[in-house]
Amino acid sequence: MTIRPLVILPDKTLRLPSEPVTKFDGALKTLVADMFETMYDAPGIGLAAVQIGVLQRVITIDTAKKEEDPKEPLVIINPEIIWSSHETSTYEEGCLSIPEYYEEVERPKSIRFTYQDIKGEKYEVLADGLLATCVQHEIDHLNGKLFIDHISKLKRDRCVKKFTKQAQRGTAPLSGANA
Ligand code: GNR
Ligand code: NI
Repeated sequence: MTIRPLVILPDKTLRLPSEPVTKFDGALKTLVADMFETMYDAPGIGLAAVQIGVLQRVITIDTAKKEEDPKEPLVIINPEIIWSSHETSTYEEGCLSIPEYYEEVERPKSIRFTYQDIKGEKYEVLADGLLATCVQHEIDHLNGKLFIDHISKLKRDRCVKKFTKQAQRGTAPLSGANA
């Protein structure tokens, strides 16, 4: 297993749509193992494959609260939201591809979605709370969308500008190049 480098804003890879998974093979198992290692190391509660530069519709999630709590790893492949509640909820969101930037985002409070597991078996589930928010955040990644697309244009433009400058200076947080 390998911790893989994260793709950081303004990298244009984050704007590309990811492709459906068709082969449920050993390479997929390796990808998922690397995604969990990268996600737990960061640490984050979710990761989309595009965030490590792989344009496949693969998501890992673990919303277990505290470090001492048992791990609850979820692998979500080829997800499709089939129903969203009218009722919304607001969470302060962050993203491993936009380090140390947090804003409140309003999304449907509950969703029903289908997905495949690592073997290709199909499931349909209802999610709410933090899990519903996280699944929506990760499905956005698969479609080239980021949580900053849900905030005001003024805040988004400021955020992108800050990360563009950091990338130019080579001083992006977590790059290990902070002087
Ligand atoms: O670690 C993460 N925390 C988080 C908090 C609120 C809403 C969504 C998230 S997902 C984020 C990790 C990440 O960037 N996933 O793509
Ligand atoms: Ni994210």
